[in-house]
Formats: sequence, C-alpha cells, structure tokens
Amino acid sequence: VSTARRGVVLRGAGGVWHVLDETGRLHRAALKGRVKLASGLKLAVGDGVTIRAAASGGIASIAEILPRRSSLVRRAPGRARGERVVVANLDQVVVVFAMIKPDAHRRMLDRFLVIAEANDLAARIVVNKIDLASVAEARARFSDYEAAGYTVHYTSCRTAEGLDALHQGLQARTSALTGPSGVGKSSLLNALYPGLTLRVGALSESVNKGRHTTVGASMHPLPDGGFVVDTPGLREIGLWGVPSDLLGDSFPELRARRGRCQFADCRHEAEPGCAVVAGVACAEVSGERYASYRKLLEEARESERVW
Ligand SMILES: Nc1nc2c(ncn2[C@@H]2O[C@H](COP(=O)(O)OP(=O)(O)O)[C@@H](O)[C@H]2O)c(=O)[nH]1
Ligand SMILES: [Mg+2]
Ligand SMILES: [Zn+2]
Repeated sequence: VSTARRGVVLRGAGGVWHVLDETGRLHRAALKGRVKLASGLKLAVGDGVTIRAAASGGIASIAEILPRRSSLVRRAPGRARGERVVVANLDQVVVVFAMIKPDAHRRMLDRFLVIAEANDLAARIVVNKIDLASVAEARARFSDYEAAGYTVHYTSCRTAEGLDALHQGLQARTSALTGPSGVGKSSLLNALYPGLTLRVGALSESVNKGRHTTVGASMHPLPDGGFVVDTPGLREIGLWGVPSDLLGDSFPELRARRGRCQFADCRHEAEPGCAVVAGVACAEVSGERYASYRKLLEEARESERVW
C-alpha cells in the first residue's frame, strides 16, 4: 500500500490531472467519484490534493481535495448555480498591457480588475513596452490606477526597466497572468526567467485559433517559488457574471467612498448625496474609471435581464 502525498494540480484534460507533488515529481492522476462527493467540490487547477501512487505504474489516484484559500469563479449572471471554479488558490491577477503597439485598452483593463476584485483577489498592472514612450507619459496615463491603490509596473523587455520589481511581485505567489495578445507576456516571462521555457499563452493561442473552444487554465512552477497561471478564458470579453450589485465595490476608489453616500445601497448614478458623483465633479475620482463603472453596470444589468 502506497502512502499519500501532497501535491498541486497544474492542469487537467480528459479526466487526467497533472499533479506536482511536494518533492517536485509530476504525476498523472485521476479523481474517483466518491472524492468529489465527499468534499462537495469539483477539482480545479490550483487545488491542493493528496494523491496515492499507483501500485504498478498505472495512473495515480487523487484521495482528497484540500481546503481552498481563494477561487477565481465564473458564474452564470445573477445565479449561484452554474458556478465554475477556473483556478483555485490564486494570490493575484497580473494584468499586462502595452503602452503602445497595441495601445492599452482601458475598458478591458477595468474589466480584468473588476473580475479580480469580485473574487477577492489582489491585482497588479503591468504597462509594458515603455521604451516606445516616456515613463512620464506612461505614469500620466495610468496615475488613476495608482490613485485607486493598484501597483503599476512600468516595464520594458528591451531596456529591462521595471523587471526587478515585477520579479519580486511574482516571487512565491501564484499569479494569473493575463492581457491581450501582442503586449509582451511571453517576452516578459522569458526576460524574467531566462532558460525556462514557459509556454504561457502560446499553447492556448494556437489551440484557440479558429475555434470556439475554451482551453482550461494551466499552472507553471517558477524557479524561485510560486506559479504563473495561464487563464485563456479570462481574456474573453465579459464580466464573468459579476452581479451588478457587486460592481460598485469592485472599484476600490468607489468602495472607499460608499460610506459617505446618502443612501447605503447607492449605485452612484443619479441618487442625491452621492459621494462618488461628487468626487468625479471635483476630480478626486477618475472620470474615466467612473465612465467604465457606468458602462459595466449597464452591461451587468443587461446580462441579468437576459438570464
Ligand atoms: N519595443 C518593445 N517590444 C516588445 C516588448 N516586449 C515585447 N515586445 C514585442 O512585442 C511582440 C509581442 O510579444 P509577445 O511576448 O509575443 O506578446 P504576448 O502575445 O503578450 O505573449 C513581440 O514582437 C515582442 O518582441 C517591449 O518591452 N518593448
Ligand atoms: Mg505569448
Ligand atoms: Zn453613491
């Protein structure tokens, strides 16, 4: 009889899960039906598990799913049913954009940040390719995110600017790295971890080409501790079913003012005594971020009507 080992699920396909055990060995493992029932959980990438090696070279079995410290969830809008955990045990979402080529898409950035906030996950922003502009220009364009409390890394793979700080930000954490294609995600990872052939993005991009299939998340261990997680589905347009009444609290600078609104359930639209609207009027709250909030609020309500 083999002993149980702890491990973490790196990826899964067709009922076979790749589990990295605590000694650094990779196992192919399968989940038995009664494990699912006992825990009430569906296994997800990022889950901590215990596995039992197969007696004679076959596939290992997953004996137990360990409690989660966080989960990145995709919901059907307005419903608890149909919830799917995309990645378990993430520490942060790292959203990568380019200063130019392609131009940073602020609404898309706000969408990623809302998804992180709605899942109680920290987020940091990377503005790459700053060699193609000035740092002053980049800082001016993203200052409202810094004011909202986000860490913004200004980086260049060409000059290596900002890479040390980003490296520290990823160390010993599990980070979902996301952003549009062409902004430099693969280049950043190759610059940060030379010699490590991380295929983040490459795999999902090629598999997705011309198809409507969504490829599941995959985790990649980093040489100095921590993981980067590729979550291809996160790049799809949409709010992932973030309920409209959670939206105001998913903008940190709006959340900080809510207590000063006249109404406790203020949606920061046309209500009297709204501290957010007042903040926008005196430029203490970014007008662009507020415009994003209003647009995403409409979008969330629209999908709730449809559902
Ligand atoms: N000028 C400049 N180009 C970059 C930088 N980082 C990446 N690139 C280029 O941008 C293109 C897309 O990079 P890639 O890493 O494949 O982006 P990904 O799709 O996000 O993984 C490539 O031609 C890179 O050489 C940067 O910091 N500065
Ligand atoms: Mg790439
Ligand atoms: Zn308000």
